[in-house]
Amino acid sequence: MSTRGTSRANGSLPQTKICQFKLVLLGDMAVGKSSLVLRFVKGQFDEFQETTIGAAFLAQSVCLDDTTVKFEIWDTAGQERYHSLAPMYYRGAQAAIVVFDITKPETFERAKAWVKELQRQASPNIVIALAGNKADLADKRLVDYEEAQTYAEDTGLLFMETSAKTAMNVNEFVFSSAPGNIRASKGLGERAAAAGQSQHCHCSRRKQG
Ligand SMILES: Nc1nc2c(ncn2[C@@H]2O[C@H](COP(=O)(O)OP(=O)(O)OP(=O)(O)O)[C@@H](O)[C@H]2O)c(=O)[nH]1
Ligand SMILES: [Mg+2]
Repeated sequence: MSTRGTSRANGSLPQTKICQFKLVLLGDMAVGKSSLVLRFVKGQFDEFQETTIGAAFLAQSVCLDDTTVKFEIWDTAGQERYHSLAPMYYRGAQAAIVVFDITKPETFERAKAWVKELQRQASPNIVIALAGNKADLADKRLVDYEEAQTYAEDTGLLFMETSAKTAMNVNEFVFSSAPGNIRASKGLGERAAAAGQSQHCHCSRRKQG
């Protein structure tokens, strides 16, 4: 993550830290990667979300106190024919969110393959987080929570079940994948999770007082 300060020569504005955070989403097709991003960035959900072609880029800034956190999010396409493009997006990423669908065991197996690829080829410092999405479809669950949690613990991954549809754990999960200094930023994760979209803004500088 890079951090830089901005200030005016006349000193009328206080120092503002800008933290950039590059995040990539990976996983099988239709597991809900784009839906998680849409929920995080716009607070919306679309039952008819279209499949991603290649990859989509979304940016989001969250302003808190003297820090602006800029999320740069690469939402990759899950279709196998785009697999070879993935390294372009996870190279240089500080965090990767690997998504599976709790109603489709084959997507959990695919997620494990993504984790192996990231461990082999991504930056050694990358934070890998595993999301069991579509947690709202509990009656159709075919991947046990405990099984995924045990795998994540054994592999050293963050793990949460999420629902882009109900917003369950979405903000919490994205913030928990952020580098330590962002997470520690005055309870950023908890505050963003509690306040949802009201924390999101598009400024790069903010006056105090
Ligand atoms: N019930 C439920 N449906 C979801 C959830 N997240 C996504 N969906 C639905 O699942 C379908 C696929 O979602 P996408 O977000 O397009 O999945 P994706 O992983 O981006 O798919 P690709 O772009 O093809 O890789 C859409 O119909 C979404 O509405 C969720 O949490 N719960
Ligand atoms: Mg998509």
